[in-house]
Amino acid sequence: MTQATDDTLPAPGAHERLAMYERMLLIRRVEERLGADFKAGRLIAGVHLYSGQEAVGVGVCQHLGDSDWIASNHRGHGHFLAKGGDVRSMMAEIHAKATGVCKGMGGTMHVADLGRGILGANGIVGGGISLICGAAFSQSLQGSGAVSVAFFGDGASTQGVMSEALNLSALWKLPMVFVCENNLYSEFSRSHTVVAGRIVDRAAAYGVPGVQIDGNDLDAVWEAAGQAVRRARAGEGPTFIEAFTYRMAGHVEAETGFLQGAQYRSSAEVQDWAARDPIARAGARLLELGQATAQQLAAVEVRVAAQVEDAVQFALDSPPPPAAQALEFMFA
Ligand SMILES: Cc1ncc(C[n+]2csc(CCOP(=O)(O)OP(=O)(O)O)c2C)c(N)n1
Ligand SMILES: [Mg+2]
Repeated sequence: MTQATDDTLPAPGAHERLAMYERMLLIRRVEERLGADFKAGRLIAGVHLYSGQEAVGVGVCQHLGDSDWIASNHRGHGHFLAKGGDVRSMMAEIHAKATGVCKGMGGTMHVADLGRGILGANGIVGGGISLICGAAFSQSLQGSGAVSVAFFGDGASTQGVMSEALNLSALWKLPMVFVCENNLYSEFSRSHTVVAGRIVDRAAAYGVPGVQIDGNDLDAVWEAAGQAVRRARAGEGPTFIEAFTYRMAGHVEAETGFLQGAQYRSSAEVQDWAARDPIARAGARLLELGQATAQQLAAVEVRVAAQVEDAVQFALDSPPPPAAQALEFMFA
């Protein structure tokens, strides 16, 4: 992690920027593969893909280590990989295999790895916010210096739990960062039909500094997250980041089945956001800064493709969990 002494963070160097590019591309290619495998009937459940939002997860998690915590939402594969989760065991989990990161008992919406500070994906909209507030409280009591980050959507921001977490984290100056990924939709509803006012303004009511950023701009995310993590580590309390982004896939891969052709967003809008693709932008920036060559970017593409293929093969070759395990690992 880059250290800074003044108010502005030094821009990421070539090595760090290329690593973030590779992580973003890994997320994209994993999600594309999962989307294709779902459509081909090779997955047991619908998946909520993170494609298009990669700069947020990666730009934030680049400032975190294994001892820091993240909590995610239903769109959690990207956060899991951004935080350094293992692609093989995530893939095996999504395929419900015994080698999965949760022994194949959780699946797509519960990919978690406590050893890497990943509290997990979460099917309860807003649920991750309360978990991470608890993690931040516990780390604060222990004086560990760890930072806890909640990733959630614009839809989740309307849940009461976000206000409760803002209140407590501000009151107790918890080392926490709120990252709202505003992708303009909550399922099939446009955000402005369910969210009143500006989401970031909710933070101000609790005296929590908030910032709106272009979530498809890796540099903007990197800078905002770096400042927020630094504040949290310095004991200055929580920060709220509202990152505007867009999911390039559907809400859930199963939606083509139940929407039956109904459109809830225009193809012009989708194309407009495709032109602002965060990975293409990060690649162009690497070239523009002379921090990578086109050959290096092509080599990343090859490496990532091999990693995805290896992960899928690992998942397919793995056995399912034994039936006798069905009632184990329950919290009772
Ligand atoms: C408490 C709760 N309410 C409703 C749902 C159904 N649901 C699943 S995802 C979703 C939309 C969430 O939107 P947002 O937070 O913006 O995340 P996005 O899907 O856009 O990434 C809803 C309403 C749920 N899973 N949990
Ligand atoms: Mg949303």
